[in-house]
Amino acid sequence: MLTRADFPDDFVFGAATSAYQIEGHSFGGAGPTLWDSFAAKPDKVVNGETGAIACDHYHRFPQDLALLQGFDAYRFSTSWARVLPEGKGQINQQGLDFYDRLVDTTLANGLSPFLTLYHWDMPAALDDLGGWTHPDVAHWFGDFCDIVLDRIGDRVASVATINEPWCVTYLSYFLGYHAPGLQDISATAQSVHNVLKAHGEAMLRLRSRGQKNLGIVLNFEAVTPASQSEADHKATQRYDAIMNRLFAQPVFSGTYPQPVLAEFEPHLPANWQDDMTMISAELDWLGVNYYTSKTVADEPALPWPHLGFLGSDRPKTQMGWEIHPEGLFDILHWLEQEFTGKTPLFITENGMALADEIENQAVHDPARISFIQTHLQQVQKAIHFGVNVKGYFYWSLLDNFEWAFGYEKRFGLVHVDFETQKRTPKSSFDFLRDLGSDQIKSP
Ligand code: IFM
Repeated sequence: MLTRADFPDDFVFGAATSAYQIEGHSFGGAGPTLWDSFAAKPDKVVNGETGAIACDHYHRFPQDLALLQGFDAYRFSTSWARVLPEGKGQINQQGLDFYDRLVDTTLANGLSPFLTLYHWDMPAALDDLGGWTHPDVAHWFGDFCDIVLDRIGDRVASVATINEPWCVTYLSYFLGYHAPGLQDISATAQSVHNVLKAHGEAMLRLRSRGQKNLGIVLNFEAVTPASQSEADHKATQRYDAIMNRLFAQPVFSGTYPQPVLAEFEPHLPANWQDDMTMISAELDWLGVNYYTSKTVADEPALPWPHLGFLGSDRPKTQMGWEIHPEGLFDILHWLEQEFTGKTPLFITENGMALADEIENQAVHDPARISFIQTHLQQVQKAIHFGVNVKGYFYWSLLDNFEWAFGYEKRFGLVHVDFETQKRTPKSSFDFLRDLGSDQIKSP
């Protein structure tokens, strides 16, 4: 049984959310985002759902944050379109006022505010101009960062520039599952480079204003070849380059992984190499999001990257993602060896969706408790092996808008009834709060 004493004294336990997934984007003068445009197209989002109301956190944040007493930290994001409804130009003061109150309330509940500046909610007005493919987007993003930090930078404990650039780019511009839903290699290469430039520009601006504890949040998957064949090994290397190295390598080494560069280079902007120094500016920490693993096979008949994915016997979450806690150790160990050294790592997201239901006014979710426990054991093992892991944030505090899956997939520690907005903490919530606050618990 894990206890608080199994982790370093300064280890942080927290829960994470993002703006568009919980706030209720129709409130407070926010402008539309690219997810509003995407959901309006047929068959892009389950039931055409949006973040218009979501968890109504915009009005309910005091109660939501009070729930988190006993945790150490709260990870949240700021919505670009709430602060700048057109993406640039006119500021929505109500939006900044909201984040001001949010940070004060976070602190008042004894929680360190971990800010993520961008978690996928590009203003629709900028998406209409090309979004992450536009050559000026890094500059627009830098301006947004300055505006946010002018208001709340004095009180946040840490700042991440961008959440999961792989999803912002590859999932959205190449695979087309997320907004804006393109399947275009040229747009993908441009978006990858521009997201990295936006990160670099934000780092430059944040450093120059003396902002502390700067990082980025990347998502990783543990990958294994389907067989010993050379073809499957090479396919695994391609997938690893796309999934795990596409952002980690530029950010830590200032280069693109070769299997991706070979395809992307013709589409990158002229003189892209000149940006790599800014992109690889030193970080104070790296956020690691880990959910699942893949078994990879070569599929030469499919277009590049010629990949197939095999099923496994491992149990799966409501998302159909296989549960593989040992993969978290592998990722942490690999990151430390290859890129991060002693740079602090935070698990900024780890969690599972379940079809949770209320019974007798409670939600009993032993599978989620086991998920958290087995992943934390791997974190503890990584620390034991010398990896500098400093914290663990469960994804997510609340059931919320799960992007293209709408509201059906429930990741929360707290159940949300989307008709009544009633919150019901699940048994996993008690488990993690008690673990983090050093009380005796039984799963
Ligand atoms: O809900 C998302 C979150 O926005 C980013 N990381 C993965 C989560 C689960 O899919």
